[in-house]
Amino acid sequence: MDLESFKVDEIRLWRIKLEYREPFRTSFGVEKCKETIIIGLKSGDYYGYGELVAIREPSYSYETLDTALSIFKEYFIPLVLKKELNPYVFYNETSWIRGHPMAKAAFEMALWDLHAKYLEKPLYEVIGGSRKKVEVGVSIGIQDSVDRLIRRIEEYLEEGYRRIKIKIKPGWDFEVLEKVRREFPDIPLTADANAAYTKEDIPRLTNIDKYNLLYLEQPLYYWDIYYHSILQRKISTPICLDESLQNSLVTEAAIKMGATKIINLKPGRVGGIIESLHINEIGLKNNTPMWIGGMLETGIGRSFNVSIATLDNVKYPSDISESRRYYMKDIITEEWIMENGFMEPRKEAGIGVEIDWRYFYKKVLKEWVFR
Ligand code: OSB
Ligand code: MG
Repeated sequence: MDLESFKVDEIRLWRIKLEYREPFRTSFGVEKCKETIIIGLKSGDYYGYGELVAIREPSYSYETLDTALSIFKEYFIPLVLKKELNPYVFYNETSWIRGHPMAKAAFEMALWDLHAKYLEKPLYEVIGGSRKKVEVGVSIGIQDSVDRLIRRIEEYLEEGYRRIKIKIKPGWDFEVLEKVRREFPDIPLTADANAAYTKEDIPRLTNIDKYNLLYLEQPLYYWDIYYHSILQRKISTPICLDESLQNSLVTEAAIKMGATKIINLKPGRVGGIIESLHINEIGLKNNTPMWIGGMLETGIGRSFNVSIATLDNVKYPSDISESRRYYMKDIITEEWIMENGFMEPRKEAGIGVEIDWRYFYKKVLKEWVFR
């Protein structure tokens, strides 16, 4: 890989808050607004951007907006500001910091954007992506009624999404799947429990094979790789881990233990693009395909997901929906749209999207400038 170093001469952090078009409900809670931190790095005439996937509460992960902010201020800004570096230098120099993969990913990804802009190449090309367009599906939160869920599914299929994922939890699972399958016998369907079950549920969870799912996403607790491997031996539906896979080492271990047959890769969850590239290789070597998961990102974070979804081990539709599925208006000038259930990475350098600054600044809660 062509890796020159560059000097970052200014760093900005923006804490922003955007309303979702509608609340998103999972087994671990409801999200009504996207509150996140956008990172802006300036190097000469080039600007790179990154987005944090951590949320306010330590629910999906232990990381939060404030833990990330603290890591940024105390460690990453002194490391990056005025220094000659590139994404690999950042990766190596932060390897001693345990955990905080979401904080690392946000900064590392901004450095990748800057790096690709220096090379004047689209990011997906720089990271070795082999696809010109990526197949996408939609993740539908828990609804007030099954009828509402069925209407939702209908709408999204109409729009062209190529896979439907529904959220499940105890009390909103088999009956719902039964009705959804009755309505839509053949659609590519998956279910995501966000770790809502325990090993005591394993006998019940074997019923999952009735519904012909592409895979069952993260049924058990995020540390519980062992019991996922036990469950996998009892069901034919492949398990696809999400929360459990916090980096490439854990991903390899989970595969070797038979705890996951498919990988949900969220670059923001595993520490960034370098870890994502390792996971791509591990998946290829172990015959374990993947797809790219989402964290309801704005147009900035979404751009990275689209670029990474061009990697060759991506074999299933990714959770990358159009901007308008989440937001009344996205913070980028040209929103993410799909055609026929496919999205195309931008041809411009880096992530290839521009921030709509006028709108963006209306959503800024706080700005920090370091120079
Ligand atoms: O488990 O994949 C998940 C959103 C927030 C937190 C966790 C998850 C999700 C989604 C939405 O399922 C994916 C998306 O469309 O961005
Ligand atoms: Mg998930």
